[in-house]
Amino acid sequence: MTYRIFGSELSPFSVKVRSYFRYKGLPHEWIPRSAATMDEFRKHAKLPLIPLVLTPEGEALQDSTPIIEKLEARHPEPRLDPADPVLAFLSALLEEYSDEWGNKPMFHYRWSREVDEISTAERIAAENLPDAPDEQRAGVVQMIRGRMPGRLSFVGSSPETAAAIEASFVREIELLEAHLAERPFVMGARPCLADLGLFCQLYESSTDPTPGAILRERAPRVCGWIERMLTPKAEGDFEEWDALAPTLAPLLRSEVGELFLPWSDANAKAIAAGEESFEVELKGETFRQGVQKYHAKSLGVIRVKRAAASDRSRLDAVLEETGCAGYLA
Ligand SMILES: N[C@@H](CCC(=O)N[C@@H](CS)C(=O)NCC(=O)O)C(=O)O
Repeated sequence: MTYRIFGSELSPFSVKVRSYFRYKGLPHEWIPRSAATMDEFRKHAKLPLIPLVLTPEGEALQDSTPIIEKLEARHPEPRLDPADPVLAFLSALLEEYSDEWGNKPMFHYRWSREVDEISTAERIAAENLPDAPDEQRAGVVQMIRGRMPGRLSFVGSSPETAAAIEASFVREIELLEAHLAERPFVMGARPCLADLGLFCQLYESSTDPTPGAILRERAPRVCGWIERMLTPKAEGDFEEWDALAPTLAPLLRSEVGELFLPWSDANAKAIAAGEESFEVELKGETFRQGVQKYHAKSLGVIRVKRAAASDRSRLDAVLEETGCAGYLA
């Protein structure tokens, strides 16, 4: 009764799902994407995206958030998210922020500077062709380097937006550094969906030369938490919102309420209006990029989760206080 995960060490969403399996103690086989496993991957995958999970019954699952939700329903113990509906929603919101915005600095740093581009392309080539002769691997490195920087615009990275994206990375890790000074995981002494979503992008950055150096210099506790999240284990209980708020509310306000949600809302409005690109004021500066279709869908999903949450008055007070409420209506 073993699950199979087709993924890559270089893919944040794959590593996120792998850590979930490890935390839950679910039997699984990790299958690194490579030339040797490509045919089997293609046979099952509906979309050319990793991770792909095959259940013991042979069902193919894609998209990390629905994968985790489906597995939570099948294997409810130990429960991933806090029982408190306010914390459970905030956990989902932080995951959404990191999946959709946190991925920008990860991808931007990876393919913007030569040093990171070479390092990443070498590692992808090594994973893909573990036994290939140097010459063949060098050809693959060149192919990857020729292709990936051209995809920076897909996540909104451009010379014009680079400074805003890099500043958001530094703020995120410094806010997390302060928060993790008091606890091993984002919501207390056990990991939740927010940890999985936040850590996986930062794990990838920690392995890349430029953002890895920034993390080690500015956020040593975040580095320790990234290590813990590779094989997460519960060490105790979740905390209450009042205990988390002094350092978690600033992260929600600064990076979700003032940055991610206004961006995601503007993106969704541009798609609804049939536009190809949009601009939005973020922290006093104009941010311009092409629309990102997937994000409008996941914004819709998180709005539905908010509408369905119990204990709305307590949740709404937190969302108001952190500047998130208006974007989630
Ligand atoms: N929303 C999806 C995103 C998956 C995704 O973007 N996967 C990337 C790697 S992290 C991918 O497969 N890109 C195409 C490729 O690498 O060939 C999820 O959460 O699983």
